[in-house]
Amino acid sequence: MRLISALALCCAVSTAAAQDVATAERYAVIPRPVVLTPAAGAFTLNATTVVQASPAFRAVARRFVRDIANPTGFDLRVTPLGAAGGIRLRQVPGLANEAYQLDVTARGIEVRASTAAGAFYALETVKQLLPPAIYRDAPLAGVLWRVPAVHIEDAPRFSWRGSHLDVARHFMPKEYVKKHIDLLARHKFNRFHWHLTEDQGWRIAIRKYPRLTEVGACREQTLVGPYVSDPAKQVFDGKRHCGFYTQEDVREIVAYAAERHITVVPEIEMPGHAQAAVHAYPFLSSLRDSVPTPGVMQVWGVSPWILNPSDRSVAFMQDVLTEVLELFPSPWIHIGGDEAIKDQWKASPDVQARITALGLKDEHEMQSWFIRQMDTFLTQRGRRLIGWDEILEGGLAENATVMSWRGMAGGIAAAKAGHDVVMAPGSHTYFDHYQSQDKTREPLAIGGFTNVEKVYGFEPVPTELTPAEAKHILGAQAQLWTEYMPNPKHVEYMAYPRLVALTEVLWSPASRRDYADFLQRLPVHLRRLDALDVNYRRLDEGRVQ
Ligand code: TNX
Repeated sequence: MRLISALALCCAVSTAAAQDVATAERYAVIPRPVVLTPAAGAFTLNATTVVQASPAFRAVARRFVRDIANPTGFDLRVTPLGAAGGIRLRQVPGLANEAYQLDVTARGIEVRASTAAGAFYALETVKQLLPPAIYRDAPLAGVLWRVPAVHIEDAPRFSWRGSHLDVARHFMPKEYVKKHIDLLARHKFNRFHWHLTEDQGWRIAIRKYPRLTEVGACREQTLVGPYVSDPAKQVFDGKRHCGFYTQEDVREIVAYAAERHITVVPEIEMPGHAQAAVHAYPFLSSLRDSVPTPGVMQVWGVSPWILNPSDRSVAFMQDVLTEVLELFPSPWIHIGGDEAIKDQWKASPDVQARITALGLKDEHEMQSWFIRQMDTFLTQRGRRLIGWDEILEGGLAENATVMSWRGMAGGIAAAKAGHDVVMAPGSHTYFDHYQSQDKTREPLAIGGFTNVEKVYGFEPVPTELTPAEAKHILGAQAQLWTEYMPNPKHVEYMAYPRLVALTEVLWSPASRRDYADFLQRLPVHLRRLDALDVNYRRLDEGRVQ
């Protein structure tokens, strides 16, 4: 008798568990929605399905139709709102920006949102409810395009959900930048931070200063293997590495991102990480004219070459920003500010005289003065300066937003001082770190260890903040520094599936975050990444990490 009831219990439990798994697979939506209530039945999409849309959602409807045309072979009609049935995108007042509601029944799919972004995210969710083959580029015969019945209410937790990409250490072709953006949108990210200038290469054409790309976009060769500081031990590949985006390319990419509800935040590094710029325009150097400029940097690590803080340099960088503002509608413009080694400023009589003349205390205040010139310039033009947390040193510019990379401390200080913050701590969001503790199993990386589980456990709002201060945490983003990522396939290997974990951190309510549940949905999601031809890192599946 006892045995029988124990058996019954065991099997009831495992049946329930099996059902949970089946439900998780059937509704494998990532990031996990705020409310998801499964229902019986399904809607099946076919060649005659009509997509009805409010005027404000027409463009979103057409994008969806184009997006699913190849895998399904359907060319769905988009019409104004009419009778029930098919797919209906209805604009309603009262829902938050980016929020949506979705009802799927056997009769049709009903989407409600107040913004086009909300409608767009609803349709991204619909694609995730369809078979993973919906993400293929080529048609697949014999698939039933079924969407399981469901009620969903959804809205993001954070307004800044981003990924950065360093295209300066290794240039990434325009087509890949687009693919990166497209994948971000499919994961409901809404910020692409484009790291465009570095010691190792300047990658955006500036009309007024053509030498920035004529000279600054090429390095003669690149260090091979891990960074070693001793020049005698450095080995080089002997190959020129070049690449930049024309202003036409930039416009194309910004428009491509906007169609996907992604803001492109450009980064122009100053006053450090500027060796390529100094080499292209030697008057930017902090050393006297008699000291030759260094060439475009060929190794990794931090360069000592730093812009001199003269009026001429300030005007030069503001000219650069003028063209950047024409190209990028982003409310935020990133001016870098990190890792600006002050040795050349300390050694330069001109810079020392400048510090004295401006009544500044030291080199940190000098940097802060420099950044303030950019803050005023951007603020006057209706934009907001954003910079790495070093911009806190020597006094934070009045309107600055801080990107906290050296842990969370910079972000906490900035939020307490009333500034907006984007969290980007090395510990959880540096996707140039190893994905395994056994480094022999992984391609060469910069160091560290950040696996999917660690990313999933990241909490962007530090407990040190009061609720009012916590409102300044706009969100967080991943960093893809490419010293050790020579090509797009390698970037994908480092980015995925860690970005999949990060989107759930940034979109879903903290109370809905559940790693075990995520792991049930993830395998289905990896099939989507297969269909999208993403070179993601395979899961460890029981092996030592
Ligand atoms: C620090 S994060 C940097 C980058 C490097 C990165 C490598 C930051 C603002 N600066 O220049 O690529 O570390 O992890």
